[in-house]
Amino acid sequence: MEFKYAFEEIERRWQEEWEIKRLFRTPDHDPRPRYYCLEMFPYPSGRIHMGHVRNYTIGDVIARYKRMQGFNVLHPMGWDAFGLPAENAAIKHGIHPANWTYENIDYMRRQLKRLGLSYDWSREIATCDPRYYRWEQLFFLEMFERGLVYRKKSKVNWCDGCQTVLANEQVEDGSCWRCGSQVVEKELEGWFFKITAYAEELLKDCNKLAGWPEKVLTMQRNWIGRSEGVEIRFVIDGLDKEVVVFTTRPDTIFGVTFLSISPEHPLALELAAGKEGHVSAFIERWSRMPPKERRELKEKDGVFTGAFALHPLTGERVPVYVANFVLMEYGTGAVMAVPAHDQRDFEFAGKYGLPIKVVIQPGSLSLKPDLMVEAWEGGGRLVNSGQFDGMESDEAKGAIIRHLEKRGVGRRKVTYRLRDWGISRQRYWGAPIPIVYCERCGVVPVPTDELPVRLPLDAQINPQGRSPLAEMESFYKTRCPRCSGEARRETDTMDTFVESSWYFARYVCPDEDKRPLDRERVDRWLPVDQYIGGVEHAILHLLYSRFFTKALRDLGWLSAGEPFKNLLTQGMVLKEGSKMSKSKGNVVDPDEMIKAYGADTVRLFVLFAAPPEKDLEWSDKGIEGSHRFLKRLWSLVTDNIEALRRTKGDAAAIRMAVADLPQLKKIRQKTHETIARVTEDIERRFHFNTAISAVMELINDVTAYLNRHEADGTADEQSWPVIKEAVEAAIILLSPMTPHISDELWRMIGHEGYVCLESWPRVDEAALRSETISIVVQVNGRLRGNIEVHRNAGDKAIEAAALSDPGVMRHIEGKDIKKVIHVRGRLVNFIVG
Ligand code: ANZ
Ligand code: ZN
Repeated sequence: MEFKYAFEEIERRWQEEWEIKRLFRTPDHDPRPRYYCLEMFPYPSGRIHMGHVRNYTIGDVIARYKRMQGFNVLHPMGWDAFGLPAENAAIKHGIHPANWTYENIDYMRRQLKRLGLSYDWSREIATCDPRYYRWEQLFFLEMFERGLVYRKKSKVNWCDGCQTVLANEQVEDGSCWRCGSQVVEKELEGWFFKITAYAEELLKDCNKLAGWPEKVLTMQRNWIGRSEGVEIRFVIDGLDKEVVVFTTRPDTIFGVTFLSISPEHPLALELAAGKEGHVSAFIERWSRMPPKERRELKEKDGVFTGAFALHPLTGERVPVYVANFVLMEYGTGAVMAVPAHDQRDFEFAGKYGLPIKVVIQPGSLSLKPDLMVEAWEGGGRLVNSGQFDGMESDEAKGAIIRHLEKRGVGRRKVTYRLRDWGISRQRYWGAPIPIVYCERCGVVPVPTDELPVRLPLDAQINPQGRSPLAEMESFYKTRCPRCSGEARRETDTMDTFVESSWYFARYVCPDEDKRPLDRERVDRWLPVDQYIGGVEHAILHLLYSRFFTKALRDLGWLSAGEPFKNLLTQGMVLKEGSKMSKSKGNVVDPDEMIKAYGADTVRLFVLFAAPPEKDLEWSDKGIEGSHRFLKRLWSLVTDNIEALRRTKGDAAAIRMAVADLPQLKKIRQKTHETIARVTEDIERRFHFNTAISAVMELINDVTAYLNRHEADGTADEQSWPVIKEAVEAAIILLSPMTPHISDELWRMIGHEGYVCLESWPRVDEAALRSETISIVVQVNGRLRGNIEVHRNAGDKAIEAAALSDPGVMRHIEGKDIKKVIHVRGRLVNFIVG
């Protein structure tokens, strides 16, 4: 009988059966240890792409593997469903964002199901559902109450393309992370999450995340950007004013020859005594520059204010400059300039002829201001620094800070680069911010029993991109919850990164309708054991989620301090060396591939082509090869189906077979080596590619054995228990990666259950050890033979076996053996004469 590998029919049938039998539902009460495996949920853009396929296949293999290892695995999926593309599509195609989004979700869910991913679909969530975002509004109000949410007018990053504000994390190289438009600066009022309140903890806890890639942790640490330093007050000569600077190098304080302040510094104009014209012209010019250009300024530029500051330790008068490289957003917006030891100050001093004073001498070198071509920014021994002369930089830092504090002109200060997270978006398709503005009462939170503030679905989408909410009376016109007077609702919506900052907790209790989270269940499941997603979120989403977890912990909603215990960042999917993308026209459509080869082949290919952290180059040849391998596995089973079915693979039969036939012993050894290798490759580093090649080797060995012995008629009943063990191992080991064909073959060879519910196979250590060893035989130091002996054979038996080797015999015949050199387990050398 011929069996064709009819993958389409097979895959559909198993997907249906898994679903009907609810195999991947996760019970809350279960004695098994828990394992929460999560992939970053997708934005429902319309169709899944190969990046999704890769991400979700990797997650699925881990989930299935852990299930077989005896864990109660939670593996949910949902939709990051708010966001701009829905609005843009609405403008372009005249379809409402809600319809567009839900249609996309339906389509993409079908696509994901065709991949055979083992999700518990009963936990599915879509963040645009009021049953989800109502709880986010509640969190907003609770955070507002605690001062973790506040409103301020500030300079924000504005994207004209998207017609909305962007958070700092969403600006990449001065451009919008989403549409690439150049970001401009705008003064706007908006809402902020006080992520800076957690700066220290977010930084410190990076050290606890041993299961995260080091490069992601480094990016987070740099983004938070902690600097330990000191704020120092400089009094302005003749004015009742002072400038406070922030420095991380108090050891250089005696080298200060001028001060630089930001063009945005509140004192910039006030200090300009008699030089207002120059200063204001400079500031004018600077403020008209787009922020991107400002960030990329190469030329240090500035203007003298006319004012002098008094050095707090020497009393010297130093000029105060406005300088284009001093940022108002960092530190105090003012810098004590030390041209000898700071490169920017060095260049600035060179340009404006300001003095350079060396106060740090590095090692043996002796710096001379006139001969310096650049600043010496390292440490060294202090000179020209009064009582601190001779100290090392590090020691001097502490001593000078203490000295400044004692004199009341300085105080220790830790500064962070991290800024608060601006979450107001001037767009429609997002969660409404639950706030009301009343002329009498001011900013009033919406009472929690009135949540959710629903996003009205009857809005007319504005073709210019402006939010229709601001023009929708039925939405914004309301009564003040406090005084019942007329009031106006907040018409901004929340950044969609807010939704993705806590969805992993909601999956644990998606049915909860009285409160956002059921603490008992959340504490049982969080933190996520394994999170998998693209490295492009190394800062954005991962930092926000870490912040939100800590904030929710402090609000009493959960206990975990971190959301994700282990993080796997998968590489990109490339075609001809560049990232697959619609704009480049180099996308390979997953659906087409599934149609042509089946989901198992697609899954196998993305796992086999590269280890998960590395980029994966798409290859038509590669996918053909994966398909061919599955067909070979298929034939191996179906060609021998009678023998495989009839064979009982009991341990006694296996033991007898391997005792009699050394070739079978080799097969069995290979089987268990493969189990060991696959387990280790998955367990240690998720290196599915090497795991798969191990199984391929096993299949090759078995096929070769059968071919050989079928030809000479020795593939008899006795060998089948061992062959069956090997074939079964291959099916089980492959099942997390190619689940459909595995379940199919498993049934075919006579099992009743599901291979995906089988226990992961155990290595039989005894099988790994070979019973025979091979020994080199020499005569007078020259290689004359190779013998196989039992590993426990005695010296005499080995030497006798060596002497009876035909090659050895020929060289010894008729001669006297003078000496035998025997290296145990390795070599026998007969010295003859
Ligand atoms: C004096 C000094 C001497 C400095 C020296 C450096 C070297 P990090 O480590 O990144 O925190 N700075 C302070 N505020 C600034 C601002 N708003 N815009 C631009 N630069 C600013 O950097 C801290 C150092 O950056 C501070 O230490 C200050 O220059 C400068 F040999 O003060 B330093
Ligand atoms: Zn944009």
